[in-house]
Amino acid sequence: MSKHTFDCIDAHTCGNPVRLILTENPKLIGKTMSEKRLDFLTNHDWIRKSLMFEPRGHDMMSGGMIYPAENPLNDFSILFLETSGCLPMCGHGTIGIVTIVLEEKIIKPKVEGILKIEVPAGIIHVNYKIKNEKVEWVEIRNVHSYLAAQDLTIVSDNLGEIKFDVSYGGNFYAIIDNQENYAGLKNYKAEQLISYSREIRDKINKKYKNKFIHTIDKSIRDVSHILWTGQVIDNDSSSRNAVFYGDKAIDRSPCGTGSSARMAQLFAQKKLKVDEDFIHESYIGSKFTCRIEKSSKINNINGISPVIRGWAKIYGYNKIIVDSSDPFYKGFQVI
Ligand code: PYC
Repeated sequence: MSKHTFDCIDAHTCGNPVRLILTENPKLIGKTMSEKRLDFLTNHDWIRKSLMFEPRGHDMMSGGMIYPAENPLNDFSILFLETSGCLPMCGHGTIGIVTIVLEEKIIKPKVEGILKIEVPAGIIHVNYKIKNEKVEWVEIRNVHSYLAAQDLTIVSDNLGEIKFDVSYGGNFYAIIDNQENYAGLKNYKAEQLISYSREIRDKINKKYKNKFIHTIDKSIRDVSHILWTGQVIDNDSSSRNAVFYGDKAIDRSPCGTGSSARMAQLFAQKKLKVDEDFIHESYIGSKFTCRIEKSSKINNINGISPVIRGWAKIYGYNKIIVDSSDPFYKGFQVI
């Protein structure tokens, strides 16, 4: 029998949860965060399940652990933990974790106002603003993002034939724009999008097996997220989305990697320019202010350097006990 006590700080980024786990971080094997992510998934995944799934978490729960940076020039590194697994990159998670580590003085930046963070998908550069000891905003320069494929199709049991593009923003997204069989976000309830998404994602990954593999890191593969687009709630916004992840989640934030993938798609289709503001609205109407800093190229793949700005709020200190005598110590999910 074993008992573990995890000290956590809970926050939300524009409505989506971020749980930073501060104690009992397992020692991870690997030289990069990508290798460490795989080691965690192979040897320590019970921690994620215990702290993300019910009864200690819930369908949308998301968070991470921080580790020292491998390169001493960087500030720290993040392992993302979610109900969906350990994401290569998570934008709302980064904004939340940066807010927590700065407000709680857990990390002292090497250079005030700037952080360089190692994540499994690469190295991200962060700026932030603090006023009266509170972080007002966090801005991420995300990893190289690119449109991977367009005009693909799948036949959904619920909606019929659906056309979509696949774009990478730290995770691979299938982006579904308004079309004959999908009338846009405002016409669907979250529970409908969730059940459609699960089926569509399965079918995409069967039909397009081995098509979506990251050019540098082969452990990043397959469509993990579905981004549904729709009309904005606030006329000052540029676009609205509902991002499906895991098995039952719709992101309450506008989704950092989703916004990066969306901007890469729009840029490739000449619908968004470098430096143009892109205000992305979430399903609940919260917003990220985004833009393309510049076009970029990696391994001959044209894409963009996306910038995402958002905010987060801490709402609690949480000491969570996981005792192996509890039949649900590894958590559960009701689908
Ligand atoms: O903000 O990148 C993001 C994200 C991914 C899944 C949920 N949020």
